[in-house]
Amino acid sequence: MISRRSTLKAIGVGTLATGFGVSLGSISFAQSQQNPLRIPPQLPGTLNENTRQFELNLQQGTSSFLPNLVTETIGINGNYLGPTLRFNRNEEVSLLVNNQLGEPSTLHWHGFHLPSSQDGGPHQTIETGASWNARFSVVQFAGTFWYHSHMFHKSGEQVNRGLAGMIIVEDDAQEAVLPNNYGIDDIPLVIQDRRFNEDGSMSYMNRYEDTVVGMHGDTILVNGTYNPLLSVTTGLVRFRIINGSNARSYALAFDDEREFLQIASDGGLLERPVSLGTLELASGERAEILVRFNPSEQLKLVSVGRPLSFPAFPGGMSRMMRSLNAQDFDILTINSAADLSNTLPVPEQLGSIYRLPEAAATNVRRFVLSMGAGTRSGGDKGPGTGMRNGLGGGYGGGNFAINGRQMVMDFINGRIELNTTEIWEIENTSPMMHPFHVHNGQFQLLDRNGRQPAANEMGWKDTVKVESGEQLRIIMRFTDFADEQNPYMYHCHILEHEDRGMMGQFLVV
Ligand SMILES: [Cu+2]
Repeated sequence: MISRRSTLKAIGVGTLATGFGVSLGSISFAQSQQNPLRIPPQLPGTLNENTRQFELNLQQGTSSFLPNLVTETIGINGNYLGPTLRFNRNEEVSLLVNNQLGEPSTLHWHGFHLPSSQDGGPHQTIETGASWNARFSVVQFAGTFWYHSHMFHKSGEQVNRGLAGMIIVEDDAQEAVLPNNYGIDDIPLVIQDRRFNEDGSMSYMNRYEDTVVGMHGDTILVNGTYNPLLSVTTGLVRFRIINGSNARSYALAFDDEREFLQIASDGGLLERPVSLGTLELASGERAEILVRFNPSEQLKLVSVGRPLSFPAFPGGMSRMMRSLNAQDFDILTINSAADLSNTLPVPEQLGSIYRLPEAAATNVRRFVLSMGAGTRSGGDKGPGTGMRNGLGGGYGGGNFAINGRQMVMDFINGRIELNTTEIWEIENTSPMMHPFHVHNGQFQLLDRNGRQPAANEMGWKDTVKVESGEQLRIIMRFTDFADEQNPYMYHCHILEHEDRGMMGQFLVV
């Protein structure tokens, strides 16, 4: 729970006295003490006949992120975040989720192609003290996925407090040639930014800016580790990276500017490794990278600040957007051992990706992402706006919308015929980037502003950055799971935007 006293204190100092990007109201901690990177435990489940069974408890706890301070958190089978679940391709999984949080929640399997009733979206609410059993077949390609709260109006807060974890889907044939020794040369990285009060409690959504651009913290946690240090012992290391932040996007790079290879995007392996110096990852997106190390090195994975210079929006908003990604962050310090083992060769070809042909599409839909200037009260005006800060006043700008509409639980925005292929045109008319996420599986990006996407965006995706002013087209097949009752979601993966209505729902029929 957020301490009310510190929250009020933070508001008093933070929003009135300072401009955006100044972090009064939270506190700067000495960077000196490094902590071993926490590796989330793996949960392989129990194989019972052909079904792999998992039991997940959503629970309250406390965590020690910062020196000498204790933070109230929530987690899955633990105090903060959850275990890394391991699924095999083509097996059945059964996930029993017990809600011991003391408040309603959901658990969404992000990136999975599964029946909408098993998706863990806003309609699969698990009431306080209740359990929910999700069952589905793992028909994904191997890759890095995740699970997190999708409770309507509460996703941001619950994920911020810790309700998220990684899922690894394995496929023996694909894995044989890549580093896959979990925690040794196959390293999970769940990157999150958080803001803390002086008493160690988490601060959430107590600045005006948060209600506009989403919750941006000033302190990085990786797998729940503050100021993390990783020691590597192999010459080639695979990192599975989830941007598990509520809103912040990163431009990941190494401080010595070394190049690395991206091998997978959201939905699995790329066709070939793509050499990069910087990897942009928006909230909800994943990437797997391979990095080469020499003996006895010390380097840092960082996020490089990218101040924007576009002019076209009214004063305050423009200033806010310009400074949004301006800050540099240290993400992870890495030391390599004096003797490095197992330097695997990197395969030139990782697989082949069937490109969905545009000609197969039988329908085109258009989605316009918009947000208001943020000065109007969301308050009680009409459907979909209903979230309030609770600390005085409605959320400003209760008008995060897709095609001018905000998410309403009992309104279905579209019906899609089973076994059809559709092209979705997505346009962002707002002054900031939104990561657009579609449930029910993986799509392909056709183009950005009419141009072919970068090589590392040519693989399977479920979340895609849509920059301000941009138009892009994605193509997706809707197979297997017709359901007249239960919709799938599409939404902005800035969780505060999603919670405030930048979401819609479709049926596959
Ligand atoms: Cu958004």
